[in-house]
Amino acid sequence: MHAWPASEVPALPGKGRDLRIHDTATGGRITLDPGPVARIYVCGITPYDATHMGHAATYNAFDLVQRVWLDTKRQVHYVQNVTDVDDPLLERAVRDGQDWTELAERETALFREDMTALRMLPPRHYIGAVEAIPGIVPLVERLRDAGAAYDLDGDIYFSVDADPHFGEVSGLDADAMRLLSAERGGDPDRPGKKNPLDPMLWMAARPGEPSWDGASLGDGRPGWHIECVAIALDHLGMGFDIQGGGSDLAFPHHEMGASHAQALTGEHPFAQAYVHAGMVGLDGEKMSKSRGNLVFVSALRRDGVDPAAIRLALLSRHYRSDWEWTDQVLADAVERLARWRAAVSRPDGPSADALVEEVREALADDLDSPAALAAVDRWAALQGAEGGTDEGAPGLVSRTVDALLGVAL
Ligand code: 5CA
Ligand code: ZN
Repeated sequence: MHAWPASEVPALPGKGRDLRIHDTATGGRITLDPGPVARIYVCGITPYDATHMGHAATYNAFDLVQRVWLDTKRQVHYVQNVTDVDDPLLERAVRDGQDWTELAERETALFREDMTALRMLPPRHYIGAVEAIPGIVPLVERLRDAGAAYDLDGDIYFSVDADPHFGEVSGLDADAMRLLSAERGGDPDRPGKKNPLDPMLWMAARPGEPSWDGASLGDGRPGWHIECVAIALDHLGMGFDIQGGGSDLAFPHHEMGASHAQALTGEHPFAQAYVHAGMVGLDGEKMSKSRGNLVFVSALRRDGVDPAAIRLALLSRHYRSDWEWTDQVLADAVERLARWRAAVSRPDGPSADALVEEVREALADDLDSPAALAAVDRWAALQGAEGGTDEGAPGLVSRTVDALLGVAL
């Protein structure tokens, strides 16, 4: 699939800082050491509805990761998937009497537009589940041949007991895993499974549902976790730097993905860090397509909201916290954007050399975007109160905000 166009990232004077980030697996902050090419995989959308503020907040967090790395003069290999065949997508298509491929294409196109408007840097590889199927089939065959997968009435399941590291990503106990598995696409109560937590790798063709030639697996379609593993291994390989997504993906999705990959390769770990963004809610509940309590990026854009203000609203909350979207969050961002634009619209101002370092330090410190915004607020307040004589300063502030926060002033 094609991704979306990249906005240019201005180069800043001096050198960026190495990223220290919270890793779900160790439960603490780690300093990543990516080498000249940093590798990140971020789980993409299931395209059956438009991009809501929760999605946007999660992609904003990983866009900041890219920007911190680019500022250290590294290259970034960023891979994202599109789950363009899965139960929720097929169910929505049936409910609305539309073709599932058209639904997926339309919502993916809208997602690209939203990401472009928000100035999220595109992935280098943007891969759909359907196009990944030829790579998925041999992985499932290998797992089965190695005894890490088994057949149950034509469906193929992964045996979580095949990976000695199973459980280390989320750190949950068996009861919690079982509950979450039932809630998030698993089938712990299906009779005949070796372990109730075992997830499906390949689902045998069901009447009325799309299916593909699975060679020795028979006709069917891939399970959810193996999709991301196949794409990540193909484009990044084992041991890449960050596996990212919202906190609802820590278990089962990222736990299972890590185990699939570790059982396939015999290597550990799948990713150096598992990074999870908090959940954005509305009216006291997690914003989700299935609940329908959504604020869409595209609807705000249609209402004439400046995408830069939407982006500032996302940046005003720390990526790891759970928070509520309200009209006030957006109103504050609109006001901040106007203040910043006024501050950089003068030819000179107070020196911004320290500001560049403050924003760098804030973001390198577990993507502390609220601290970065506070630093820019302080410079803008000084500009408003006293001004300054540094001719390059407003331009440097603009470039800093653009390069590190993705906001065009
Ligand atoms: N296609 C899979 C990942 S392979 C998927 O989870 N798709 S999704 O459309 O449901 O979600 C896309 C991304 O947005 C995921 O990283 C998910 O964790 C994140 N996300 C979903 N809802 C929210 C929310 N309310 N707040 C923050 N992030 C969210
Ligand atoms: Zn995924």
